[in-house]
This record gives sequence, C-alpha cells and structure tokens, in this order.
Amino acid sequence: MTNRDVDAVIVGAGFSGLYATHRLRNVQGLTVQCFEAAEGPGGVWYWNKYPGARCDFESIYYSYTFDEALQREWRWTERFAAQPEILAYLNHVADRFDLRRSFRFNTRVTSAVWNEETNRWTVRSDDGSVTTARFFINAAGAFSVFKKNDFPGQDDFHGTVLHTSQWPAEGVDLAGKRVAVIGTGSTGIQVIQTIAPQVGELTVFQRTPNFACPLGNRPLTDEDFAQAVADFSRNRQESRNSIAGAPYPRAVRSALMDTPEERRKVYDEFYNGGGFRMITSSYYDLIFNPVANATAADFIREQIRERVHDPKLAELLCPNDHPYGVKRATFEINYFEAFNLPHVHLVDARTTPIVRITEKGIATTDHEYEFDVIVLATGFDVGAGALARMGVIGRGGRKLTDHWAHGQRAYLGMATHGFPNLFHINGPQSAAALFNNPLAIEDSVDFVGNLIGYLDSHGHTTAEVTDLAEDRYNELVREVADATLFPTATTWYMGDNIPGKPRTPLSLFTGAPMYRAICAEVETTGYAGFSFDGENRPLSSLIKLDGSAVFFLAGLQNMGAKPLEDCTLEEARAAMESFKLMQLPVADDVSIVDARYPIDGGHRKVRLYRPPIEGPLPVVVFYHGGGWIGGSLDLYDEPCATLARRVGAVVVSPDYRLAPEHPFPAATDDTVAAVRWAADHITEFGGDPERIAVAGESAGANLAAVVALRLRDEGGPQLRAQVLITPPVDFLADTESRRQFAHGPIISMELAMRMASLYLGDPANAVSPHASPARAEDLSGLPPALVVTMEIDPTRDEAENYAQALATAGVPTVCRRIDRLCHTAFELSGAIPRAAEIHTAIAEFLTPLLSAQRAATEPALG
Ligand code: N01
Repeated sequence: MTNRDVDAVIVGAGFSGLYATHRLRNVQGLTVQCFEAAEGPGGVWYWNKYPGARCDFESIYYSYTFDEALQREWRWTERFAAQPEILAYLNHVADRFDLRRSFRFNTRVTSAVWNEETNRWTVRSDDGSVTTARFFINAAGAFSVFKKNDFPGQDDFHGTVLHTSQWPAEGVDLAGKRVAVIGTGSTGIQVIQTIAPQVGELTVFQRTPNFACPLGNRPLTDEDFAQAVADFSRNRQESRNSIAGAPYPRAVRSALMDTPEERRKVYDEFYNGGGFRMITSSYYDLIFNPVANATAADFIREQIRERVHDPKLAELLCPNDHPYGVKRATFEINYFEAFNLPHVHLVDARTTPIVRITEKGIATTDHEYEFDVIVLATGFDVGAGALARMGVIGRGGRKLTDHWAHGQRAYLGMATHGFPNLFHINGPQSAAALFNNPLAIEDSVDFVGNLIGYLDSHGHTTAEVTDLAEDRYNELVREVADATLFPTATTWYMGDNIPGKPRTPLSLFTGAPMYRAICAEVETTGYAGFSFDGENRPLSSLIKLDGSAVFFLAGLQNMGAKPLEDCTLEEARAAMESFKLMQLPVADDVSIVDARYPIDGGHRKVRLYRPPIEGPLPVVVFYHGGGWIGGSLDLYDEPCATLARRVGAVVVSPDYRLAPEHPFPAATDDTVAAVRWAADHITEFGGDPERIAVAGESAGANLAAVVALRLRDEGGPQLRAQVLITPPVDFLADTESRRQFAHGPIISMELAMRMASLYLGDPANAVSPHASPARAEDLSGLPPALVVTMEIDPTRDEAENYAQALATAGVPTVCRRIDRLCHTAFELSGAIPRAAEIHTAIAEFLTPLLSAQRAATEPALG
C-alpha cells in the first residue's frame, strides 16, 4: 500500500466524515485521506441495521443543509425515515459530491502519532499504509463502539446472540422463534415494537423502564414535501436558533404556571405531536425543575397505564426512578401495545437481574429462560470511544487514553490539549446530544474548516487548545449539568452507562443556540482559548461565565426571548420583571409592609422588610436596578428580604420615578427623599434612625452613590455605609471592561447607552456628579463603601476605579470582585446560586458598621 502525505486525515464516513471531506477537499481545496472501517459510507446508519431502526428526528430536518439543491432533490418518503433510506441518502451524498475516491473503506486506523519535529500526524492503518498529515479529523462519531457484553456465558449459548449495531446485512429470520431482547433504550424499543408481531415468543429484559412517547411517523405526502422545500431556508435558520436544532414550537412557560387542566391540554398536544416536541416544546422548566418535571412524568405514566391492559405489567413499564428526559428521550410506535400480545413477556431485570447467558438462554437470579435468539440492545460506549481505541499519541508522547483517564473532555467538543491539529467533529462535550446531529455536524466541521483557514491565512502551523481553556470548558460543562436534572440518573449523557467509566457529562446541556453562541464568540475573538504555535489566546466571556449563568442565558435564547436591545420600552420593562421567575422564594419569616414617603407634594410607595429579630434594627435603604427605566419593588422582593435576613436589618425599598417619563434628576430627588423619610419614620417600623446605610444594584447603585454624595453636601442624615453592587458611576467612562464585554452578557454597551440617554435627557447631564458620581471633585467625607463588581460586566472597571478613588479620598472602602458572574446576578438567585456570595459580601461588610456597639463607642462615619 502506497504511503501518502496529505493535508488532512479524516476518520469516518458517516454524516461527519462525509461533510468534513466535502468541506475540506471540495470547498477549501485541501488534500485529504479518509478511512472507514465499513465497506461503504453511512456511519451509524451503516452499522445499525436492526429491525425497526429509524430516525426519531424528522428527516426533512435530520439531513444536510449545506447544499440547497441536495435538499430539494432528495425526496424523503416518511416523516421519520427508516435506516435503509438514510443509508441510501448518505450513499447519494457520497456520489453526488464525488467523495468515495477520498476514502479507503474496509480500513481501520491503528495508530496516530504526533511528530513534534515535523508538526504532522503519522497515521497507520490496518492495510499496512502510513499517511502523514497536518490535521487529524476525528469524524468517527459517538456511537461507533458498542457496549461490551456484561453477561458471562455468551459462548455457551446454543442459539444466536446479536448486538443491534452488528446486525447482519442480510437480516435474521426471527419468525416463530423464541427471542430475548435485553435493553429498553431507543434501540430496544424500536426492535421490540417491530419484531413483536413476527416472533414466536418475545421476552423483554427491562432494567429501567422508559418514558417513551409516540413517534408520530407517517408517509411524507407530496404536499408535506412541497411545503418543506418552500420553507427550507426559514426552517434551517429557525432550527439553528432552537434548543434541539429543529424548528419546533418554543416552550415559553413554566409547567407550574398552568392549572392541571391547562397542562393536560399542552401535554396532550405535544405527546401526540411526535418527535422531541414533548420535551422541547411543552414547558421550559422540565429539564431543571423537579416539580415541573413530575407533571410531565405523571402524564406519561398515565398514558402507559391507559395503553397497557394488565395493570401490574403497566406499573412495571412505568419509569419511577428518574425524572423525564434525563435519559435520552425515546420514541415508539405501538411499543406499549406490544405488551398486550399474549406471547410478549416482560422480565424485571432490576429486581431479578440477569446473572449469565446459559446454553439454553438467560439465567436471572430466579429463573432460567430458554431462547433461540438473544438480542443485545444494551447501548454504546458513547463519546470518542473509537478514537480512544486508535492508539492516538500527542505531544510529549502522551497517550489520549491517559489524558482521558478521568473522563473524556474536549474544548467545544472539538479540541484536546496536548493533541495539536487534532479536531473532533461533535466530540465529547459538544452540544450534539441535544442537538439535531446533521446540523451540529455541519457547524462543527465549519468551525474546524474556518480554524484551518485562519491558521493558513495567519501563517501558523499548529492550533491546540490551551490547558486552561480545556479545564475551564470542562468545568463549564459540569456547572451547566449541575443546573439541570441530568446528573440525577446513570446515563450515557453523564458518561457512566459503562461500568467503570468515569462520570463526566458528555454534552453541554444548554441547547443549540448557546453552544453556537459560545463557538461564534470563540471564533470572532480570534479563537479564544486556542494556542497558535505556542502563543496562547485568552478565554472568551461566555466560557469564563459561571455555568448557571450560561444556562440561564441559554434558557432565554431557547425561549426566543428578544434581546433587550431590540425591545420597546414596555417590552424591556416586562422582560426585566420576568426575571422574578428566576428567584428563590421570598423568605417567609420576613414581614413585608408597604408605606408611603412624600416627594414633590405627593407620595410614592416604599416597601419595608423586617426579619424576625427583636429590638431596634439597623436600616438599609435599598434602591432597585433596572437601568433607570425599569425595575420595581416587586422584582426586588426576594433580594430585599434576603438582605434583611442576612444583615439583620430593616430593608427599606423605595419606588422612584423612572425615565424617560421622568428623566434626571427626578430619581435622585426621590431616592434622597426616601432616606430622609426613613430617618424620620423608621422607629415606627422597628428601625434605628442612627444606623442607616444606603445600597443599590446597577442603576440603583448609581443612585445610592449619588444619595451618599448629596446627603454629605445637603445636611444629612448621616449614613453609616454605602453598598454599591455593579454601579455604573461614570456615563462617559472609557474602560477595558466596557470594550471587552461590549456585547454583554445581559447588559451590552448598546443597551447601557440607550438607557443612559433616556435617563439623562440632556446629554450634558452626563458630567454632573449627581449623574456620574465618579466625576465629583471631592469624594472625601463619604460613608464607608462596599463596591461589589462582577468579573464579566461592562461596568466592572468604572466601579473598581470609583472604589479606588474613594479609598484615595480617605473613605474606608472595600472592593469585592465576584469572579465569573455577570450583571444582574443579584436578582437571579434561583438561577444563579452564587448570587448568595453577593449577600455574604454585604453582610460581612455591613454587620460591624451597623452594629449598636459601634454607635456607643464611635460616631458614625460620613
Ligand atoms: O442504548 P441505551 P441504545 N442489564 O444506552 C440496558 C441513539 N439512538 O442503543 O437504562 C440489563 O440508551 C439499559 O438499561 P439502563 C440515541 O441517542 C438513536 O438504546 O442502563 N440492561 C438500557 O435500557 C440513544 O440514546 C436512534 O438500566 C442493560 C439499554 O440497555 C443511543 O443511540 C435510535 C444492561 C441501553 O440503552 C443509544 O441507544 C436508536 C445490563 N447489564 C438509538 N446494560 C434514533 O432514532 C444495558 N442495559 C436516531
């Protein structure tokens, strides 16, 4: 066999390998050598020829989008195509784009070694050839290694044992036979429902019952197809912006917002709607809120009980040890009805586990069953199992298997530290598990293709993810998983369906739009997290961000929430209020009363929060955020009640006039008036007027800083302290953080500027110290300050500069930067658990300053 030197070696001829070959060879003009162990193209769709194998994503979505003509010319015959049709499609693609000539079929890669002298991969294959290449592309897929049989005794069996992914191409005659199926995942369900009517006796060994929902398959009519063709470009666009990568209706409500009757209607519609709609389109909180999830789980169990005649059997088929959706959603066609057939039996392999395969069949802990055929539908060593078996050795002689000894990890699911110029397509920790695979594959290949283009156009030789980036991304994947219910079950999603395999989430569980946004940010920041010829690029914002915040932002994207920049004033106000849904419950031992404070001859509302503590308490007057144009007392109920408990203070939260209806300086007049009212009236509410601090978040923090200035200059009352959480303090600031986080998250500079201009009215007001306190000539004599900043926030640097200026002016100042959090984390306590760190910082700062002892020994500062 001739040895070759090429630009790229590609392994695999499934959806990934075929598109990678087209993109790198036909579009980018690289030379490629591709390997495939099978005799032809198809990947999983080549190997999985078991009876009933079928895609559970609609085929008009589960297909390539890179070529308009291809989309139009391939006429799918069913809504959910069966394996032979998908295999035919992939063969058609191979021919249409002339891909076969780049492949060596029936050939396995046996080793791939990085040569540090030549900066090339040396790839050996079992046909004896040696190929050298700049790039090594792992397109072997996540499901190419099937799970090793757990059961001893397979060789003793006198009948046939078949794994579903090794099904003979010529088929197996099961008519009249005694057949066992082990496993009731996506595959087992398809096999069982398909062979049940054909076989003599069917015995299903079920360890974990499944929340299977109807697939909803039917022939694709000419009308359906014409419609699909007409909608292709819109659908593809919409798909990439939707959680699962298909244009399904978006879930925009919590399951807990609806009555049981309303929920039933929703579940009825989506249960019967087919495909992934039940999980992606009904309610947005099924995947992270156990109470919401239980409503869907109950509904599905009810359907099972209605469909299976024998109540005991129905109960056995009802999943009850994991939430709905945390194991990969499964779909069925009359699966449950199969168990109504007299020759179909169910063995509960959890209470009576399988012990071994015997000469005659299968022995469990209480019985030996006799069979002619045993079908193993026991799943796969999911992830980059195939690559791990290829003897991959990277820089410094490091084996990939050693690198992954504690779990498979890959930056963006595409790159591994220590393995330069090796790229995975939909590798471990990509978002592919919840993302329409052909689209995910196109995105991943395009990213790699662009990265190779970037390398070449910038004269670089190698690209490798940095150690830091790989670690941080792995941590992000774990943090996102922890924000969901996925870790509550043992699954291939969590990497632990194989005994002994380390538990690592194998997917980023954000849904497609956030994963795509992360990749886009990496790309537009010059491949953040990569190292080019040893020169490291820093991490990008979304990768640094706490996983719970990323998951929250992903939720907004999945719902199709309008970016605040695109909202009208009313929409922006409503969007801000909706954050209330993302808060912990308000502490119920904090008493809340409303009162009124006078301003300009009228009155405004003020809300007081008192914790269950005896005696006159210190007072914190807290100003809510909302960009001076929105926010409300209601929105800040939870942060204020928590603050009251954590500090042991009466928290006074005044309403103030908002822009643009009431531009600057209306809000500052109101906030000053509110403190004065508190000083005069707080004893009526159990507060101590001698111990008052002001605090605020975001725009409210700006107002708190201004209040401190004005009270100093306008005759008090004296304040004990000021707490400024993410304060914008200079409308004209030109800082690194404003540039670095110009696009957010949450607050972009475009939005900040728009809100600022509504608030300021006349732009000349920007220089007033009552709008931009950082511009005050003298900061001395102000009360002690706590400035809390978030690492990933455009206001970070101006706030930290202000803290520095306060300290320079002699004001006792503490500046706390909370790493990896973003603007507005303070009011997202339910979504971002680390918001509690802000309260901790405030309590640590305020408790000594507001203590009664301090009042007895020294006068309040200020
Ligand atoms: O594998 P699985 P799969 N004793 O791991 C059971 C894709 N797919 O081949 O849950 C007894 O999901 C195991 O039980 P438990 C899809 O992504 C797609 O079905 O571990 N039972 C489980 O019931 C899917 O997720 C399509 O307790 C044992 C089953 O075997 C992925 O492939 C179609 C056992 C394995 O389920 C894998 O699905 C088919 C033991 N020792 C598959 N070991 C499409 O439609 C395992 N089990 C696109």
